Amino acid sequence: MDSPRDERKARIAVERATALAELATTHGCESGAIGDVRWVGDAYVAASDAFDAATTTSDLTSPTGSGRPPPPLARLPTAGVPTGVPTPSGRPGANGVPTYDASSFRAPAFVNAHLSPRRSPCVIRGLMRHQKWSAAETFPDLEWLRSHHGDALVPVEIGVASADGKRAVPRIELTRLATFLNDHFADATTPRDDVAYVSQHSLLHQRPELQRHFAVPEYCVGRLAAANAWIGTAGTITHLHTDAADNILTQVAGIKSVRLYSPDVGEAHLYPERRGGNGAVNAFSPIDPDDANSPELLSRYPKFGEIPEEEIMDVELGPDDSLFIPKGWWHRVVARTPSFSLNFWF
Ligand SMILES: O=C(O)CCC(=O)C(=O)O
Repeated sequence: MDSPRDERKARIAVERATALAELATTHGCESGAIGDVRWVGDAYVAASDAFDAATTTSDLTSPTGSGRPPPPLARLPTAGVPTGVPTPSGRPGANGVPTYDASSFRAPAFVNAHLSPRRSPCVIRGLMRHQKWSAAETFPDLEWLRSHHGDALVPVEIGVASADGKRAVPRIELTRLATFLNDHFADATTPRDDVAYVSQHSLLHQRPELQRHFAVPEYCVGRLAAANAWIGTAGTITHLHTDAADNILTQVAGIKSVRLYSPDVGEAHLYPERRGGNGAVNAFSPIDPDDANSPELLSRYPKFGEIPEEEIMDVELGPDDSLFIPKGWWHRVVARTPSFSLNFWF
């Protein structure tokens, strides 16, 4: 950047881009807009133009964004539970979720047992292996991701919102995928305090080349409303909510804990709030199940403490596990390790 005028222009462009990213992220979160899907594309094209205008040549050509050599990146965990991974807190669920192996559990059996006439969740193990997704190799390889798609513009949520919506995600940064990876995944052995999440992002539409690394699961029975990427550090939390579409959530790498409640339990015990722009179809709960033993939480939300144990479902999703989350079912998702998930709304 040559002159103070250029600098000012660049600053304004970045501010505009960040505002657009926030807008896009807010809209992107409105997953219930199925049938009236608002892709984030336009906002991103505008944001990307503004961002490019504000970035120096070296930012654009160097995956570190600074001309420095890129740091080595850790590979995301694709097997077992790495040591030191904290176990979930709060009251454990008592109700197991039926679990199947993808090689012997085909779409008709899935439909008959879990989709129609009544919806219920299930875990399907080995989908990526069974469908021979190359994503199983490429997506956890963050150096591959950086070298092929490092210049993609992504919104990064820094920090965690509160369940009651009173504290929004502290910061949303619009940045290059390479910068996000360099800043948060450079050294897996050094624990970092900051939680960072590229959450529910339309990366697969932004970068259609990525689509050849996976297939839409057969359990979506030929329908697809949206597919998203979720790339984050350990500690990301997606608070209790419902979506208006059926969902296959596939864990490509890393481990996530998912708490599930049925729509009936949600209605009776989770104090549903229809906040946000798409309140007609999405519901959120102000409750963080990790606070289940907090007297303050229980005095404010007494019915939460009255959920029968057998109505609480907990699932640990590891690499190559997929979870069917039926529409209207409540779910809360916590990443126990750095993680890469895809989800398919259908
Ligand atoms: O993985 C997450 O953090 C949230 C996933 C989710 O809420 C979804 O797929 O609907």
